[in-house]
Amino acid sequence: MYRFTKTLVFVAIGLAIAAFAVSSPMAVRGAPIGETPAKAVSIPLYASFSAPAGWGWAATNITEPGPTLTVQQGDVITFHLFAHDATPHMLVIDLNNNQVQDAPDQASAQFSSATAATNFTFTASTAGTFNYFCGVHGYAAQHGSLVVQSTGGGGGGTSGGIDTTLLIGGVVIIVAIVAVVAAIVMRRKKP
Ligand SMILES: [Cu+2]
Repeated sequence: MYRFTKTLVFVAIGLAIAAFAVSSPMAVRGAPIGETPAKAVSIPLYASFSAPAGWGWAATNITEPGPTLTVQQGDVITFHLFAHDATPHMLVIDLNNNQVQDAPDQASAQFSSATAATNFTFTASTAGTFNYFCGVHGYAAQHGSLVVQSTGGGGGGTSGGIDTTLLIGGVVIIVAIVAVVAAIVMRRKKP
């Protein structure tokens, strides 16, 4: 009985070492150097059609074209939209870059408050440079650029790596449990 227990302990330690050896490189591979994980980004944006027309980070720096907004692919952007001239505007992300609002684009609701933010959430799933413009006053009057920098691994690359690590870890643990149970059963069968 003592020998049986000792064997079982060795088997368990061996499996634990094997599980660690397999899962550690996977965890490292899940987050390669230079890959930026997707994150939540807040961008305040002030619109105006009355002079000075355009867009700005703040009420005091509205320009036409507006500021270039740079994010990472996969970022979830929450725009906090204000109408500096207190008249209706709309933020359009021009995903097909044709300078008009149409089906591929994403757009906020109309907003007209200079003080209360209208929030609009946009997930930057595709890398590239896209126009943004006002859906009420048009591209010519109010536009700017949104730069979505590629993360190299494509959308969801990082979370895919984490998922793979969890999957491998889970499989290793299940295999280890099955192996220990099998060892117990096999030992008991012997006279
Ligand atoms: Cu406008």
